Amino acid sequence: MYRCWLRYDKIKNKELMDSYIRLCSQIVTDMYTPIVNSAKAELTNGLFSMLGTKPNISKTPRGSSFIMLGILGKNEYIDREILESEKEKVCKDGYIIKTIDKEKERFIIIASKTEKGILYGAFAFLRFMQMQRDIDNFYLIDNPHNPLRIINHWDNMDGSIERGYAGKSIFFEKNKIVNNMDRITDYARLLASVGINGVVINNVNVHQTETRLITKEYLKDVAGLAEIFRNYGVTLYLSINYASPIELGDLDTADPLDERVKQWWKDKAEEIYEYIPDFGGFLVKADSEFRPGPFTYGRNHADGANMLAEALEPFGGIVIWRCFVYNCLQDWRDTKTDRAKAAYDNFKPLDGLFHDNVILQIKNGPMDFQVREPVSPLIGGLENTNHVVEFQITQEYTGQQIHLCYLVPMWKEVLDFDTRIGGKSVTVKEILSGSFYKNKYSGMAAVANIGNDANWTGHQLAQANFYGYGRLAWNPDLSSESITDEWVRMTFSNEKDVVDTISHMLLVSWSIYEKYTTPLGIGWMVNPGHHYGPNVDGYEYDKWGTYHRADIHGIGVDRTVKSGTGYTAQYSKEVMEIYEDINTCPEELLLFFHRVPYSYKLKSGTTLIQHIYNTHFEGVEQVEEDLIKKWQGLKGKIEEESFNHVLERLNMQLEHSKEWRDVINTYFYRKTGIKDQLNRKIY
Ligand code: GCW
Repeated sequence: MYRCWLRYDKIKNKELMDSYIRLCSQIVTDMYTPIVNSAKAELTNGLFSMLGTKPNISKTPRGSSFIMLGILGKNEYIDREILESEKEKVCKDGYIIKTIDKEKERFIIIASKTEKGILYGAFAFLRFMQMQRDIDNFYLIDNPHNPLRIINHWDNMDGSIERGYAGKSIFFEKNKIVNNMDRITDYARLLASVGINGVVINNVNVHQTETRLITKEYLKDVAGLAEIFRNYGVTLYLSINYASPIELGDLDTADPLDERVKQWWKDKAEEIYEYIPDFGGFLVKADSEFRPGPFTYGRNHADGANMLAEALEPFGGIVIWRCFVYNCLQDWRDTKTDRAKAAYDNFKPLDGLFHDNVILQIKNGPMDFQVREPVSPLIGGLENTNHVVEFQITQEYTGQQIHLCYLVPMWKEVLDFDTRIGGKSVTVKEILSGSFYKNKYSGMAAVANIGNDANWTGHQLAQANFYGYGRLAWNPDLSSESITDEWVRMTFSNEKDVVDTISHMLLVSWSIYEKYTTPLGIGWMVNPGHHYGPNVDGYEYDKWGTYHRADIHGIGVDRTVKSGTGYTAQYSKEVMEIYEDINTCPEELLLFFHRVPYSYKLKSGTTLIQHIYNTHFEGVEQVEEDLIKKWQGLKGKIEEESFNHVLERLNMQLEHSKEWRDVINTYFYRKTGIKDQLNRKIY
């Protein structure tokens, strides 16, 4: 389980083995840089593990078959075989893999314009071998669609992880950076294998100790981590405390327009870059959930972000500024204030005012990582500001890695969403890739789901979310099915039965989770604080702006312009019209946008209340039928340790899904007095 999808199991098929051995007994390259060395090491280990023989490594070919690694335009061998037209198709950090079949020589070229591209090509090649693909006639050109492909960690230096469900931090322990770098090297390998190129190692909530990460006390050790990541093409970033000049310096202000504050950050940047010459920059959570920020000084987010950007600019660093800004002291009686509107209201007026090394980071939905939300209207709504999406791989509201909830299909829906900006078809993925607005910086970020558990992610199948995020960040056009197929083959086996079963389980799991928790886009019915398990009114009379407003007549939040909070106006005209009208609003988001009586008939003909009952019963049944029973069929076909581990989690899921079903159904039965038409047990 530790090796995740980099298992490199011994190839069992004799014919395949022969063909692989024929081509893979030698690695040829004249490059000895750290990143290329990582590629060589991965190929060596992977091939040894799959084929049982270690490839030789040499500068020039010795023999008639080999794998050649090199930079396009700088390697005679490669340049002879790769056409100009092919070279043109390889973008920065992309790669070409091509089998060359000549009379006297047969070899495989893995080439790129950059070293990183060679590393990605090596991982891709190993992936195809793990999937038992033919390499005798291999041909692939593949490029990253998103320039930034970042992972955020919410790790604290005491070793805890905010919203972490897979053990403790792999970076920090007892307020220090860990000594053992092996695990971190393996983590860097996993990141590079899916093309992740940036990592933020500490929590966006930067507490006292973490504030000091940017001081001499820690920078040497941070530089040690940066080096490991650098060897795998991953740039290191830090989350910073906006009030650092006060907490670390001797200033009594963090006012972004104060010259002393500006100078403090400039000096700080210089100091950081002395230790880490390729430091990525800062991730900032400011004026959000009680974190300090420019508001204290009557300044806005652009003032705050730009001040930091100026400090980093001479060194090529960037500021990633989060848009998770809302009133977290709302009075629940106030039905006019709508948290969903907050990010847009805060940032849209500042569009165009940010320096070009500032990037705004926007959660995929307007609320907070619920099981279903509409796409944030700020994505694409910002016409003149670099922005990236923030996904959450860690399953805060989606079952905390006890429940199986494969998020790739959800992210796909977000990426494929058509914003209709300017009345034309413009998908979120086109905006994020930077191709639509021609942004200087663009891409994707996501909050990690890994920790120091032996299997990294708590639930072994949650590794698929980590994998899937990386693959989508590389190429958002990949289908959920193909990503799933790759992951299952590499992680478990190429056996059809195993691939089909686990793929099915993963692909239905999000829908199942949604059914027995909070369908129709209502969200939030969780226990406050830790966010696990059902509590319908847990947040209803609280200050966080997260209300379902259920009464005896109906449920849902009217967010229309016509009669509600006016949130829909933040979308393009066409999208707004769709959401505004209850008849065209996608049903899975019905209660997000509309307040609906329980007797309301859905398109299926069932009433809202009956739909609530039905989905909750169905969800639990599906945990039994589509998850547990299917998994049980794999006994003997996968490793026993994995089999038992996942089964144990699924059984927990079953128990907890019943709790969800009964709490929710009972709540609505008691609220409405309307019976289930099928007379199932409601308490
Ligand atoms: O939803 C909230 C989480 C917090 C998190 C915050 C954020 C890191 O419950 O734990 O803080 O979002 O994204 O900043």
